[in-house]
Amino acid sequence: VEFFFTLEIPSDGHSRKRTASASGRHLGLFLIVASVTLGVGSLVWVEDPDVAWIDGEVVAVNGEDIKVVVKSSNVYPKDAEAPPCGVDDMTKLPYLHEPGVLHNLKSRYDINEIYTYTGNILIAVNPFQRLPHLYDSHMMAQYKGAAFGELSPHPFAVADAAYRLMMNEGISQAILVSGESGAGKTESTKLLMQYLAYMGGRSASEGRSVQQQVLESNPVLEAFGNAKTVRNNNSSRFGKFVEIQFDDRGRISGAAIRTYLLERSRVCQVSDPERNYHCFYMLCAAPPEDTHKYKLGNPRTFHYLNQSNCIELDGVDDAKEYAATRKAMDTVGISSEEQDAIFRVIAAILHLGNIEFAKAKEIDSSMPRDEKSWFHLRTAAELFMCDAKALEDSLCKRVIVTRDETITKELDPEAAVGSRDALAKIVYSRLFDWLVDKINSSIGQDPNSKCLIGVLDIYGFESFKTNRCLTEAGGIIALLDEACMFPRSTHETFAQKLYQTFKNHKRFSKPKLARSDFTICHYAGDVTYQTELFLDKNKDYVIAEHQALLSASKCSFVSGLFPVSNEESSKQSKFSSIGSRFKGVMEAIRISCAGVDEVTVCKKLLEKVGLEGYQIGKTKVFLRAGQMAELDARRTEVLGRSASIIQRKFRSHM
Ligand code: AOV
Ligand code: MG
Repeated sequence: VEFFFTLEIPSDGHSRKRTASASGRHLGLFLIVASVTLGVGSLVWVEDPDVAWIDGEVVAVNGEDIKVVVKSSNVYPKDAEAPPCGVDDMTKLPYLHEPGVLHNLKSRYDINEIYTYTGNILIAVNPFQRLPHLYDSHMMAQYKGAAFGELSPHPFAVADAAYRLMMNEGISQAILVSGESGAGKTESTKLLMQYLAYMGGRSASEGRSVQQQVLESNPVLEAFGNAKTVRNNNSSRFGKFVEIQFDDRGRISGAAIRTYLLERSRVCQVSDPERNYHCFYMLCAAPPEDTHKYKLGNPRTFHYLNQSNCIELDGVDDAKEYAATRKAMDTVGISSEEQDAIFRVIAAILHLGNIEFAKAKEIDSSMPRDEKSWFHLRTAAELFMCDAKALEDSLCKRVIVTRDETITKELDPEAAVGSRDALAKIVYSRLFDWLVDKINSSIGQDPNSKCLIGVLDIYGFESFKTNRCLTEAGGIIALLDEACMFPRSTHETFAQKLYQTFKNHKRFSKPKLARSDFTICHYAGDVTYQTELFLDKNKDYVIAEHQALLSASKCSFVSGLFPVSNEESSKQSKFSSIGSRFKGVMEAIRISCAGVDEVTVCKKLLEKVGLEGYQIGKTKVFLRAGQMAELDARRTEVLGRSASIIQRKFRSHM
């Protein structure tokens, strides 16, 4: 197959055009084709704002003007010989450009082939329907030990390759699962874990609790950390890194789960058509003996749930989910007393949210508004097993300690609502952290394990009109932390500081008419952020009154969530920003998708590897036969080495 590329190669500071010809099937295609010479009769893909890419054929060429069936500015050559069912590895495509890739994925999707390779990367297209035959034990047996690429693309093949590399070469492995919200990351992560449990599981007689506990940790974490969003009925609202440890014989010997950045604001703020965390609805649908105990009823009567009209989910029975969650909690080693305390705290949070405030006698002070609010306050106190008056004070008052005296400041009704919501958020996030710690301690760590496989499941990219919490560049996080430390900072002063600091940064810009917004050119596209809630969302400290209230709870579970630390250490740990904790996660992602100057990177890479006789064009690298395989082999070698360095670093930071 002969085809032609027009390449622009800079020389002596001037551009000149050169036309190169090559046999397409032998090219190592690194970058996307940008400009192409087309003739009458060429088949093309034409960009269309509605359906992305339309099939076209060139009918006339007049200089730079190409006449095709549909007129458009972006035209790409179409592979005339593409098989109707697509190819299982994108590197087999003669043209590696967006319409070609999308068309290939669609051709495969149409015949229920949802997985496709691009080299050793697996691309999954969400089927939105159960395909049980694809993941049964028969399938797992097939992938066991099969060479990568020999069978149809599948997450089991990825997990098997990781497992075998770990066993054969003694190198720990990491699998990164990335994609948009609702794309299927968490489901894919579970399939990877299912396969690793299958490979590393013990026989029934040896006891199978470790792998079962690893798998059952998913429903527990999902009940408390997942919620329905616009994009996904079961959206993970936290990031998760699961590390599965193996012994010398390749058996699972322990596991560690680390979670990042649970979205706390959802506990008290839900917008239509989303939901709060699943556990709240499950508990409202629990058997009557439980709902009576916790004084719960219709979820529509609770402020933290009824801000959205969405209460039930199609195809989900919250009562059944409640029973399943309880069962999974049993498996991961959470005792029935602990389970009772956990759901008591969840119920207390719902009652807390129903306390409304009115102005009290003194100026700028507040008190529960009516008998209904008093009822919910008393019930919340009962469930937290703390003093009702102390709860009221912690919501409506602040104690300010100066050098000479202690002053009690009253909060107005609006500030009391803020205080109430802050209490709900901190309790919920402490509860979530407790669950993660508990799961980790009951599964147990293997101190002697030399090899592990890590799986990172992030929460997906969402692009909305308002983006209030994604903190990207390290520099922005540092400035945000700084702003949060200064009491007088406002979002405007923070925005000014950003404009000043990043005015010459190529990925940073200020929208023309905005006073406190900024735009970042991310790898996945431009996103404009509103700084209004940045400062509030980033602050993550416990209000002293809340700490005092709950550490005095008569319930050891509740007081255990708020351990009293000695004064010195509490001063130091008082400010720990959310943004700074996100940097763990960001580095891993940056490594995988750094959008840098491709030409320079390609040149450096090829020089370093020592290849000869290649040509670098404007948008492509032309390699000689066999050089692609050489590069692939080097990549595998280098990635293996860096994975073990990352693992070592991870361990030394723990
Ligand atoms: P996500 O993890 O990528 O979103 P999920 O893994 O939760 O997305 O997938 C969303 C939904 O798509 C699931 O609840 C399933 O209904 C369906 N789904 C995904 N993969 C499959 C599959 N292989 N087979 C059948 N159904 C599937 V987020 O967590 O929102 O970023 O924060
Ligand atoms: Mg997810």
